[in-house]
Amino acid sequence: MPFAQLVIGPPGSGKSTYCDGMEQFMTAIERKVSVVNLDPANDHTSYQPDLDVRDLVTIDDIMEQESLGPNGGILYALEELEHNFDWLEKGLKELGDDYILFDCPGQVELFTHHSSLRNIFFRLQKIGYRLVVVHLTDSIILSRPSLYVSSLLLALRSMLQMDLPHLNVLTKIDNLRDYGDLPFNLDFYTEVQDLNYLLPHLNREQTSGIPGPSSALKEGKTDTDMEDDEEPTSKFSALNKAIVELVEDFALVGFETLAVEDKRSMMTLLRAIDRAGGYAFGGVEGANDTVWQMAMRSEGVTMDARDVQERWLDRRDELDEEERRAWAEESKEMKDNPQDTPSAEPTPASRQPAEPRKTASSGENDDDMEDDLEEMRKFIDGKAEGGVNVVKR
Ligand SMILES: Nc1nc2c(ncn2[C@@H]2O[C@H](COP(=O)(O)OP(=O)(O)OP(=O)(O)O)[C@@H](O)[C@H]2O)c(=O)[nH]1
Ligand SMILES: [Mg+2]
Repeated sequence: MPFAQLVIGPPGSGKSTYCDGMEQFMTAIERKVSVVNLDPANDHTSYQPDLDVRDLVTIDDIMEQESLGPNGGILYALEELEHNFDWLEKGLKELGDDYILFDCPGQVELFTHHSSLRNIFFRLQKIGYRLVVVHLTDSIILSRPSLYVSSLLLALRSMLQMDLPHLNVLTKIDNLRDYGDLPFNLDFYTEVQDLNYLLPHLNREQTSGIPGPSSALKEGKTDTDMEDDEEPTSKFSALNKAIVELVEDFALVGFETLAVEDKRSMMTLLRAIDRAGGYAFGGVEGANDTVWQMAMRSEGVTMDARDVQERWLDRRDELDEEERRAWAEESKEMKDNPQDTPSAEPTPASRQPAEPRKTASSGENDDDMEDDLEEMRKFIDGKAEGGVNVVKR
């Protein structure tokens, strides 16, 4: 019963970077993993795919042979893949029970109404894969209410279309600080509740003529000041209201967050994916679980939206500095006491007490998590030359 993630999302949302980072992360926690590229236009992947749709079909050939543009070419290529599913099945057989990350193309039609990708996913399910759709969205959408609302609709539509366990993820959350003063805290956007509060901001954006929250500052007022002032109206007010009510009525959309280079963020996300796909209740490794697989299943590793906001917005400089210092001290300690360097295979006996890090919700769970992270960090550092880096391109 192999497990797999279907990584979808609009162009540039970070799918390929995520597959690269997640492959490295899973390798570090000793989970056997392979990446399958399903994007026929993925010319420059930073990872080495274990199976590549471009061996079956390339976008250039299709565009030339069928006289299609790039978008039509991708849809055609996916239909081609659907009709040659045997090719995919044969390639996957060679990957055995590996956990598979499918890097999908970014054309939104593919996960809103075109049926090929969905049919491919269903056939994967039929041949025994336990699937989770991981829908990535660039967190830049938080910078404008209209972008946020359209992303909610897109997320909802693809959840309904794919009809599989599904997680929506706001990527590049380390950029949070660049979006200016957002009218709400991060948890407002991730939890997707009380969207009515968003309506004045949406109406204001539409009436100002200048898109974006900065338009509210035109008359020297902050967004929050204006909330108490006259209610802005737009000719789209009724439509806006109907849309947010629709999203709320379905009550399906919520977001996880991700900064791909941050291991704590990766670990938190992987735990959520494991719960959604059933991996948390028993993976293919069975009784031979390592301490890493156990750590991934333990309840200790969480990072809610308030922690994320603190890490990447409220106390970013301070926590960056703290992290740098901890790492520098750790490497110095390892240099001074080489006999303490952990072996590549971590064991519970090699656990060292970790320095507790200050977070909004420090407590027992945080300590456990710090222990796990500490262990993971040492394990990663103890790996062959250069270690394993979860990197963005
Ligand atoms: N700051 C930051 N940048 C990121 C992160 N993840 C991805 N990126 C950047 O986002 C850009 C797009 O990433 P890709 O992985 O190519 O996105 P994609 O979804 O595969 O794009 P397409 O295949 O064209 O649809 C790259 O420049 C990445 O370096 C992240 O967590 N933080
Ligand atoms: Mg890509």
